[in-house]
Amino acid sequence: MTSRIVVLISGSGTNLQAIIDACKTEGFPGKVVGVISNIPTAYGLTRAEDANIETSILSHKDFDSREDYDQSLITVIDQYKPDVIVLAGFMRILTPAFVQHFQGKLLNIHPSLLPKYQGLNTHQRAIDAGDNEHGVSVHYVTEELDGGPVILQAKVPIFDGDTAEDLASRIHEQEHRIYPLVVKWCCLKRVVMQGEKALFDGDIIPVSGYASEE
Ligand code: NHR
Ligand code: GAR
Repeated sequence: MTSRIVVLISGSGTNLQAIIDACKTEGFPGKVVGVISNIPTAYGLTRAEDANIETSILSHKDFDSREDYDQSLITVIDQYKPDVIVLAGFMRILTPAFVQHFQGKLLNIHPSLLPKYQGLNTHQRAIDAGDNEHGVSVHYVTEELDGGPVILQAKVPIFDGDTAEDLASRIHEQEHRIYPLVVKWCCLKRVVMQGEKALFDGDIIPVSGYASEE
């Protein structure tokens, strides 16, 4: 059975593109059935249209409260009957009611080696801290911002003189490798969330993600 994937974006959508491309490969166990953006001008919407995927724009500016916005988002997403919901550069914090409604189906990619640098502006914070490595984490979304169980991480080096832009592009390359892989595992139900843990083939995934050395 092919899993139904809905992708939420706010921006350029290069991760969306990586997932769309992966879905085109022979035997991939999922397909993107809808793309939703809170930003009307997000370039990712054009990527979706080019791939003949249905798009919706739901601007948070048209709502008085986060609760109202998320209720509408739930209604739009439910119409797609998704198995997996992918946040790919989606920049709005989601309410507990939203997260509970889709518990265990929501994935996010966050540009840091979680639990380090939750929140925004992660590349500059890693540089300012004098770190010599940085990275990216795919995790389940829970009520705790960037606090849900990690599934997979990729590391990149930080070199002397790196700017936040240098790091962002180094990280993007890794994002485009690991996100489609995790989406595939979730479509196949090889990765599932049980309680507050992520499991891979029935085994608990360590804090730093699958195949970590912990
Ligand atoms: N929602 C929940 N409940 N849990 C998570 O783990 C979430 C989430 C929503 C988004 C992505 C996240 C990231 O990877 C994400 C994870 C936006 C903000 C933020 O502060 C923080 C973290 C993330 C995404 N957003 C501002 C807000 O007021 C708006 C910022 C803007 O519009 O530029 O929502 O980093
Ligand atoms: C990605 O680098 C992702 O890790 C980051 O936004 C970028 C989206 O790129 N996510 C966040 O910062 C979430 N707060 P894309 O639109 O090209 O996929």
